[in-house]
Formats: sequence, structure tokens, C-alpha cells
Amino acid sequence: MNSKVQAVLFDVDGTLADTERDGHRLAFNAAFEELGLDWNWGVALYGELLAITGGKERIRHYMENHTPAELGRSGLDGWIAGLHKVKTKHYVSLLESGGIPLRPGVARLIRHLRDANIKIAIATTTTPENVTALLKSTLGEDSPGWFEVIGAGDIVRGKKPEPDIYHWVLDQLGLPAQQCIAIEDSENGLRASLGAGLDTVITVSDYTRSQDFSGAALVLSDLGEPTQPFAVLEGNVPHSGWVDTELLLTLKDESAGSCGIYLSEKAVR
Ligand code: XBP
Ligand code: MG
Repeated sequence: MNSKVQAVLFDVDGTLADTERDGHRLAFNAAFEELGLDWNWGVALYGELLAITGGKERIRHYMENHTPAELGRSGLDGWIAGLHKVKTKHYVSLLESGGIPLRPGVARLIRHLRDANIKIAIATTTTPENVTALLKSTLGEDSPGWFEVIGAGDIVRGKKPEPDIYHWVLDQLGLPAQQCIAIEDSENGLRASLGAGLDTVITVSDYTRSQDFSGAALVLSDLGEPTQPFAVLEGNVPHSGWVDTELLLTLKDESAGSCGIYLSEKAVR
């Protein structure tokens, strides 16, 4: 065992599952409809809006840029919070209907980390209920309890790309960043994890593929499966394969003094 890797911190949206285009976006639109708003966020517009992390912050940003007259509503903060609550209701029910699967390699990696007694944690911008619903619908009722720490939503003041949520999770874990690894899918997420000093593996998603991932330890298509190896988009990996427990345990190479990722013998067989 490598004592230098004590925990893996997972982002949620885009990393555990492709939740944005056919999940959050649809839930926002359903909430707009329920409240009688004639707003509709198409796929391309939503891609632009993703630059703003956090649903409430995204709604406000949309209003500032597309419906500025609406900003004059009295009790604007409360109104946005109410709209966002309706959105969360729709999103959770979409997840509960089994609408969104985990990305390749996610369930397998989580299982391997647990088997290896490496702690797992969540560091996300999304609302806590969304995390619980996604985990339960994909990994089972008891799966939220597998995570040592779940850091989500408004628990910190600054959402990604601010590093606050990663600092909070590390603090709760009682571990230094040097002993942990983050897995992210977006530039905002990477800025946050790097800001907290975490070596970070990126698995790109459709909305994030062309973003700037400089500073990442490795950029992959996904975590890979034995039957569906990852593609390496940036960084040095001796062979294509899949991220597994042993691979992550060797992520930090003390002798190199920098971050490296290697395929274990098991992984390349
Ligand atoms: C992604 C986000 C979230 C979701 C929407 O978070 O920015 O805002 O798009 O969720 P991450 P809420 O990649 O950090 O998981 O509406 O609940 O904010
Ligand atoms: Mg993400």
C-alpha cells in the first residue's frame, strides 16, 4: 500500500455521471415551465451557462444577461432560491427514475478504492440532495455512507473555481492535499482542486472536452474499463488501460518529486 494516497476526492457533475445536458438542463427547463416562465435553455446555451457554477448563480447570471427586466422583482434572492428548489425537485425525480447512469469506470474504481481502504469523498458545487439521489440511484441505497465526507452546494461561500469546497473536504478528512487525489471533468473544477493543492486527474465530458486543463496530472477520456480502455488526451501513460486502485496508489511518485500516473501490471494485462 502507498501511504501517500489516503483519499480520492470525486467531483460529481460530469465526473461521476454525465448529468448536465440531459439532467440538470432538463430540470431547469421543467422548473421554468412549472413557474410559468417562457425561458428555455437549449443545449448550446446551457454549455455557455455552465461557465457559472451553481444553479442559483447560473439562474441569476442568465437573468442579468437575457432577462434584465426580471431583476427588478422584489425579494429576488428568495425568488431565485424558490425556483431553484423546484429545479432540484425535478432533478431528483429524474435521477430516481434511473435516468442517468454512472460514467465508465466510476463504479469499478469506487469499489476498488473501498477494497484498498482508501477513503473516498465528494467535492461538488451541486445541491446535497442531488448527490444523495445520484449515488442511491446508481450505486444503491447505502452508498452515500461509503463516502467519508460529502462536501456539496452552499456549505462554502465560494463555489468552484474557488478552492473552498476542496479545502473544506480536506479539512473534514483531516488529510493534507499531498496525500489525496482529485478527479474532475471541468476547467472550473480543476482550478478549484489545484487551488487546494491537489493532484488532479481529468476525465473530460462533452461540454468540457476543449477546455484548458493545464496543470492536470493527466487528462483522460474517462476512467476506462477493461472492456473499454480510456484514451489519453494529455499526459504520459505508458499504456492505454483503465484507472484502478493500484494505478491511483502509484499516482504520487516520491522519487520523481512530481505527479505521475502509471498503469499497474494488473491494469495492463
Ligand atoms: C456542477 C454545477 C452545478 C450543477 C447544478 O457541479 O455547477 O451547479 O450544474 O447543480 P460539479 P445545482 O461539477 O462541481 O459537481 O443546480 O444543484 O447547483
Ligand atoms: Mg464537474
